[in-house]
Amino acid sequence: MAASQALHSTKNIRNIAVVGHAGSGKTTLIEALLEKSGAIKSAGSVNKGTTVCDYTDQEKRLQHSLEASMCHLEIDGTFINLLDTPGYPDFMGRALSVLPAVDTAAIVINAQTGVELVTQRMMDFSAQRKLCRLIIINKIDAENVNLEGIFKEIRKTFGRQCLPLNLPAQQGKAIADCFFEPADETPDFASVEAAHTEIFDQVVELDDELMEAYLEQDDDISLEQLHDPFERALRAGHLIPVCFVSSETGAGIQQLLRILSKLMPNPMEGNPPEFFNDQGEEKIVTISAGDVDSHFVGHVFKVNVDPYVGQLATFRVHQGSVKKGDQVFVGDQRKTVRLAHLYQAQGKNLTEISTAVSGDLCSVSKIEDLRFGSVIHSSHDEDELHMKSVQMPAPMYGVALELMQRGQEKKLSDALRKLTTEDLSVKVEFNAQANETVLRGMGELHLRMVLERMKEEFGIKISTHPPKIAYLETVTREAEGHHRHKKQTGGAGQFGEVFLRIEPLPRGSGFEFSNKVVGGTIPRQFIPAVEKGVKQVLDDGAIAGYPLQDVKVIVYDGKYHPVDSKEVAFVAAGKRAFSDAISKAEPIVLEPIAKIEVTTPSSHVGDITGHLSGVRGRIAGSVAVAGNRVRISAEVPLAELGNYQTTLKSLTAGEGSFTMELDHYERTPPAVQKDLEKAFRPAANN
Ligand SMILES: Nc1nc2c(ncn2[C@@H]2O[C@H](COP(=O)(O)OP(=O)(O)OP(=O)(O)O)[C@@H](O)[C@H]2O)c(=O)[nH]1
Ligand SMILES: [Mg+2]
Repeated sequence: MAASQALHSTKNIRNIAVVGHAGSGKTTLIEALLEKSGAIKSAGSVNKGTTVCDYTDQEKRLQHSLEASMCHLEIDGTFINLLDTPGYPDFMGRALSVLPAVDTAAIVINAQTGVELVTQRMMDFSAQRKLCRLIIINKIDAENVNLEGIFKEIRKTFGRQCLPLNLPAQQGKAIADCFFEPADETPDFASVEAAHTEIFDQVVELDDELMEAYLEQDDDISLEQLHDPFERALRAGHLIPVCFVSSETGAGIQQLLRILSKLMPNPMEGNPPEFFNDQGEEKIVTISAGDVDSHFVGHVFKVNVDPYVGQLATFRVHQGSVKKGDQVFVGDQRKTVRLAHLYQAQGKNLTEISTAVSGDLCSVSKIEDLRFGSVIHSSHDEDELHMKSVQMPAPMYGVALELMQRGQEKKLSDALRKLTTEDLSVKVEFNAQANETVLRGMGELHLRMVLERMKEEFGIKISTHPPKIAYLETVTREAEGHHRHKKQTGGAGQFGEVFLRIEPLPRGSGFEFSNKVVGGTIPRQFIPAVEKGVKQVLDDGAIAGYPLQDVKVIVYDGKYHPVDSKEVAFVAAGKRAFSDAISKAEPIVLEPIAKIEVTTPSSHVGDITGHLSGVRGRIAGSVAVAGNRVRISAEVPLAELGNYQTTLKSLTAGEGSFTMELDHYERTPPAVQKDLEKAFRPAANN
């Protein structure tokens, strides 16, 4: 450990998330980088289950990464942390959750397939988080690849700021350097000289002084002079460098190490992470990675649970430094926790370290209070500090769970709690209406993996069935509602009268309540009762029994009685007045719409599109992909996709595969809404 501890000054660290679509070769690429730098003796293989990063049993069996994993290497005095992430759309949550830990996102593109769904998403998400981006085109050795075509596609999709640092040569067997020491070699397309000029032009454009020097000296600008403007261009999104590699043959790997260590930002460069020091996300606090003497601040970006070993939380040091044995605070908790051990991970292997400085990524075990996003720190000044949250796609694909063995309820809830701590895109819901526990995730494969772990790691046997569809209700226009609640039962009576107005809100806004009563026609102390009545309707829905949302309620008038007005009376009046308004506001039922991508041998395209159109699906497009296959994308109501796994199997003789995620809500067609209303009424009557 001595060598890497000595390297540990913040400016020598690079933190890089390796992201991109499934099968683009991220895990293999990392293996090649580790080997080339000497961090491992020889490169393992995904297909044999021998890589550093795909180390869980599930990953080895599936030959795909399922979790984010960490490793590191040293090259020319630089310490590089690499975060391998899964590329399957189902596991995107795992990839997104590590973005707060890095300054650079390296987006790997498969030369055989080009820009894919997750390529797009990761380019967008990393831009949103203002990360520096590097595009790596992998598999340049593969047969029948059109590298020029892919490069053009990248520039067309992501912009002209995507410029090559090198180009493929010798039919993908090598690369020609266009940046560091321009190669005297003819690349497979374009020209080294032109690429060199283009990228220099782009970099100096942001620096007037350098631009002048550049124009005068022409090419004699040193790499040292270029580092800062290069980094500034990355930070501003003014430059997205592109490089070519083959993780299989090793072409371009040495140069990629140089690119990562010499050109990518250290933790003090790049755009500083956005922290906030209040409840919301308004006041940005600057955290200075370079200030080693300030308080320690760390942010947890990864949590793993193991039924035997316990919990392992991994954090990035964003400010100051931390030592083994330090007492630290977690968020706004008063008491401290002791960091008994600090670890550095190389895949599944943990090595104990004594100190971590700003920019380091390290793990601690058995501190149950740590969650994803927890801030750990050494001063109460930082109690409220939190980081800009990662926008996770909503986990909308669900299965209802049924225990196959009695008496395992406690075990099940424990396991669910642990698994949801690990993966932010797994959620558990209890649907009281249907008496169902529903597990939600990004797709079928995602949930299958979670259920498999439930069985293998926690010993819980579960059967599943499709859950009731999570319809929603909303209103489409403004309306007024009124109710006078009056009851005389022998002694004291009940009296309350409410006038209110409702307005539809944009989709996804939820619910707003506003009190515009003047002159005390409803005394202030009864307003919460009116809101309570309104909320009872929200939960139960108004027309088909589903939660009502995206509505604003404005209470503006009413009447009370000095003796008979009580809370119950205003709850009842609020509820009825709201129902009255809804009935006049053209209420509708919304249904969840899924985005689905089906990959199939081209001979079955007609069967697939025919079926999808028959179940109210809209075909968005189709593209030819490798192996004489076609990828069809469509939007389909979730209610129609109950058993798509089986349907697809029979339509394609087991050759098709699909991914799906819930995308948005849409109004149900009138016929469907009628059926839902009909199904609701008998229940409502008893
Ligand atoms: N020909 C060729 N094959 C490669 C190259 N890199 C990776 N592969 C193969 O591509 C397949 C997928 O590689 P992985 O490293 O698992 O891809 P990944 O991006 O980590 O995939 P996920 O973990 O599912 O996101 C494996 O069979 C690799 O052997 C390459 O440079 N050339
Ligand atoms: Mg992988």
